[in-house]
Amino acid sequence: DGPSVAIVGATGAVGQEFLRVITDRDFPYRSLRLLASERSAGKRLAFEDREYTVQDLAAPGAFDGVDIALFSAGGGVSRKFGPAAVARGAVVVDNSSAFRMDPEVPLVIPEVNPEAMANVRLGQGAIVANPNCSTIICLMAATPLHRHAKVLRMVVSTYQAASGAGAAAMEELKLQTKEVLEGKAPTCNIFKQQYAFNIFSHNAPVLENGYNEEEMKMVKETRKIWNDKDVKVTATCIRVPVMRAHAESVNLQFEKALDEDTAREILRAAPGVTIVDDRAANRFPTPLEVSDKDDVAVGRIRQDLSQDDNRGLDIFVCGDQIRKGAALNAVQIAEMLLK
Ligand code: A2P
Ligand code: 11C
Repeated sequence: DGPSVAIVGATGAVGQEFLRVITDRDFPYRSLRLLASERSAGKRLAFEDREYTVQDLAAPGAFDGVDIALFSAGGGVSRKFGPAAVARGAVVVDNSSAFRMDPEVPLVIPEVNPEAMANVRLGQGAIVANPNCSTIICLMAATPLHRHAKVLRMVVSTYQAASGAGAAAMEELKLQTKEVLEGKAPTCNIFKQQYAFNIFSHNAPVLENGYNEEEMKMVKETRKIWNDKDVKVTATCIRVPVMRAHAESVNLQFEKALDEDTAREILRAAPGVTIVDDRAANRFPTPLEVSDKDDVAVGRIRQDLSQDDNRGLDIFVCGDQIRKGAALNAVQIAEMLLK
């Protein structure tokens, strides 16, 4: 029993994680269809004691009978095929940026703004957007504090993993690391510069205002998710040679005082958040420790010395980009449809 599910981009990093999350959470499904490009069509993939043949997304009937379609094959694919799936009655949970800022499309982190899903029903075609991974990971920690003391301004600096650029970027990081250690020139197919043993500004296109697209996603998506057009957000997004979890330094300025002990209590009670904040042992969140985990880890919880009257906090957040940043969040949205 359960819905008929299609996974679009099933051969990719997030697509493969959808499958693991479905198993881990015992997500009920009546049938499963694995879709990717014609390059992968015909490939056999084993999943939960069955073998599936990957089908070409562009083949006729790809979405016939599908109740829920989890999309993670890039914005172009979502724009081209999302509406076709909706027209056949499917609810599309889209991991790309294609529809996020569309006022008709809910942009949802289930722990943060489940109310945005109020009008979405299984059987009535619709698109629900999964936020950008950096936004999800940041807001998992910032929202409980925002609810308590209202964030007026947020300054984010990210340290983003290879996985955000897909499976091929993860492979390139491995290959480059080996090449550089062997004294060879690094292969630069995905990024235009050396990635191993280096960091660089996020590869998203740089806009006229000097911000890159990834940074502007954090600005715009936060406003939409919090339903607060006035919140001030600025971000600097950086790619670091880490495999699959993003780290973010987040500085918060509140409307009213919030002391660090209260902040710690609030975060301790927050769903999907784990505190790692041991000053004595200098133990704080790391990307490696949150890899393959569901929870976002928060630490370095401290009063911002530069702000008066306890109106500022600094925190450091790590979250698995492929999991809570993408696949887990999307499957949680799908679970909400079953309730
Ligand atoms: P394929 O493996 O057939 O290229 P990642 O983000 O890890 O790079 O994965 C991208 C996913 O999106 C893969 O499953 C990939 O399928 C799929 N994809 C990319 N372009 C297309 C396309 N034009 N049509 C269908 N699927 C696509
Ligand atoms: C990254 N967040 O980590 C990006 C990639 O809007 O879904 C995903 C872009 C998006 O590089």
